[in-house]
Amino acid sequence: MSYENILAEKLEGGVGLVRLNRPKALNALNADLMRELVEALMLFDADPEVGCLVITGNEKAFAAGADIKEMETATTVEMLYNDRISLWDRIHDLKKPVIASVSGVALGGGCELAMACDMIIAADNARFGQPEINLGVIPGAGGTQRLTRAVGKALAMEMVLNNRWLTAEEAYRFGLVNRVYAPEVVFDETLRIAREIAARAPVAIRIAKESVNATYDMFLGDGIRFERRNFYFLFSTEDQKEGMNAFVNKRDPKWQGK
Ligand code: DAK
Repeated sequence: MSYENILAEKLEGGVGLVRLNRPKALNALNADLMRELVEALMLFDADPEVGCLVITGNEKAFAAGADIKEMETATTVEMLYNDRISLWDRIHDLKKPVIASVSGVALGGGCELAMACDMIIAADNARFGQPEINLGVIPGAGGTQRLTRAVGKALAMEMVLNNRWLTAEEAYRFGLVNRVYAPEVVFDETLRIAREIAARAPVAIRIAKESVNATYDMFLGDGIRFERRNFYFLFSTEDQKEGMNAFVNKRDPKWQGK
């Protein structure tokens, strides 16, 4: 499949890679890019050879946000009726783990895209911000919600109200990103982690992602019950029998995804 705004590639070790590819516009997320991104991610999500998805940009920009030039003259009704929101929802609904490998700026919708992923691996030159207030708007793809849950109210308010950007190190300290690496190695380190995850028991990985994400939607008691049912459910899989038998017999497990 060839695209105009992204590069998509299936890599060894079960990784589906999408590289945002509008470098002249700092990977600003226009409607075509978003459509292509979602299409590529959904194809990888449905591909049995792929176990983990990676989204990245280039050294200068993960993404500088939604395309301001495209939105400048939009009306409320146009924003309401175009399919941008459903596209973002499809990213949230992916079943396989998604890792954002972030170098350079992740601003506005770019920061929200990274936060919609399950893990963020950052280069030490990465910068995270929600500058929408400078445009007379607010974050529109989860920025007020996911950011606040990740870094807490005090910092989220400063970022959303006063355009404070976080360095990679700060983002790590406040729990927004998983790891920070030098720019030369960040992509390889992301792939290493993605391949490790892709090699794990597929059904359990899928259920684990769903269970952790349920924290966003459920009260604690409901979440605990949801987790417990999922835990019992995994005892109906061959992978559970294999994993526990492999441990007992001191050998490596062979996952079937069944
Ligand atoms: N949109 C369009 N073009 C952009 C852009 C953007 N967000 N960011 C950068 N560019 C373009 C610039 O216009 C410039 O293009 P030319 O002038 O060369 O044609 C080129 O990229 C290089 O940018 P600069 O010349 O500005 O580069 P600098 O290194 O000087 O500055 C910068 C880099 C990242 C500080 C600066 O470009 C900047 O401030 N960019 C805007 C950042 C921003 O405000 N981002 C938030 C956008 S609003 C929604 C979902 C999501 C969203 C909304 C709704 N729904 C589901 C409904 C999200 C909204 C947003 O993200």
